[in-house]
Order: sequence, then structure tokens, then C-alpha cells
Amino acid sequence: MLKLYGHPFSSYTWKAQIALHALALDYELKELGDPATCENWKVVNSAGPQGQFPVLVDGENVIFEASCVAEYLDIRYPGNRRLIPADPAAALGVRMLDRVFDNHVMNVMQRAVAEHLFNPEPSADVMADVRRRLHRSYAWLEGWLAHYDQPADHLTLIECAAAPSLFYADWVEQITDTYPRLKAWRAQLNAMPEVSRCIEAARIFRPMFPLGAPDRD
Ligand SMILES: N[C@@H](CCC(=O)N[C@@H](CS)C(=O)NCC(=O)O)C(=O)O
Repeated sequence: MLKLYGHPFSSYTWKAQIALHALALDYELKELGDPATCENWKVVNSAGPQGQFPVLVDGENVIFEASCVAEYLDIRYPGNRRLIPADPAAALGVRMLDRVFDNHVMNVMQRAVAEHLFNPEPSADVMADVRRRLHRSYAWLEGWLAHYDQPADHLTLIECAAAPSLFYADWVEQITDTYPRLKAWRAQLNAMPEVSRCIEAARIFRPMFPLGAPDRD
């Protein structure tokens, strides 16, 4: 049985879980609890250089970095529904968007979360910069969506990255009607069974969201 080390409220864990769900793979979520007592941290701390999660364990194989987890699953357990297209040029396009969501949405959102988690007085400058960057990414994505044809019958690595990053970015800086395509796509992603499974499993953890979880979704 595949083992995924992570947490049900963690955005990058969702990204790997969405890939697992899209490929209809059974897995056990090895939840990371209190680092003082939870043995599961040993695997995470010994996998990658920064002890970050998720980490996938498949027998002898230990994979970290959520994009690599998705690619590994797509190679090792290919279904007829590929997360990354076989054509190299099309695959590059998918990976480029994966980088956009990680670097310019997910990680920007995480900066706001970290600022509220670790700083007793969150910096107004940091938050202004986060909001500016998110709006810039939202505007870019709004334009990109005008030309993006999401496959009707399956998810790709783009959706694996987009769903969690847009879910939580919206909680930091709401995606308003200024971005109608992006707002509608986020709702569409949230409604997909591969994603809504993650949303529902994480619901009980919402009081932990450092900026305060909004009353939506
Ligand atoms: N680049 C990594 C980022 C993973 C990441 O930031 N995970 C968060 C949880 S959502 C984490 O490990 N946070 C704890 C830490 O950074 O020490 C990936 O794609 O897997």
C-alpha cells in the first residue's frame, strides 16, 4: 500500500492527494501530529533537505516534492488518464503552469500564513507585498484561462497544483468578481470529487488557519 506522509490541512499534501485520487490509487495517509511524539516525522525529516511534506513511500522508493510525487505516480502507475501528457512539448506546458501555481500562488500564500504563524505582530509590509503578488498572479491567470482548455474527462498536474493553491490563496486575498474566469474555475475545481475529498477531510482543522478561515467553501 502506498503511504503518503503529510497533513490533511496542508496545501502541498492536497496536491499529492489529488494526484492519487485522479489515478484512483489506494493509499494510507500517515498523518503528521505533534513532532515531539509522532513517529511519522522521522520519515519526513530524513527524506528531503528541509523536512517538508508531503513524502510518498512506495516500498523502497521515497519521493518528496509534490510535483515529483505526482510525476512518479503517473510514470509508475499510469492509467489511461495521464497527469502529464506524453508529448514532450505539451508536458513542458503543463510543468510550466505547475511552476506558476507553486511559485507564484502557493508559496506567496504560504508567506502570509507563516507571517501570521510565527510573527506575533504580522508585518503590514509583508502582507501588502503578498496581496500585490497575488493580484498580479490572479490577473495573469485570468488571461491564461481565456485560452486554457481543461481536459473534460480528467485532471492533469495543472489541476493538482491549481486546486490547493487557489483554495488557500483565496482565504488570504479573495478572488473577487474582478477575475470572473479564475473565480469560476476555483469553484469548479473545488467541486471535483478528487478535490472535495481533501476539502472535507480538512474541514475540522479550519480553526487552525492562522489568518482565520473565512465563512465560505
Ligand atoms: N516544494 C515543496 C514544498 C512543500 C511545503 O512547503 N510543505 C509544507 C506543508 S504544506 C511544509 O512542509 N511546511 C513545513 C516546513 O516548511 O518546514 C513541495 O512541493 O512539496
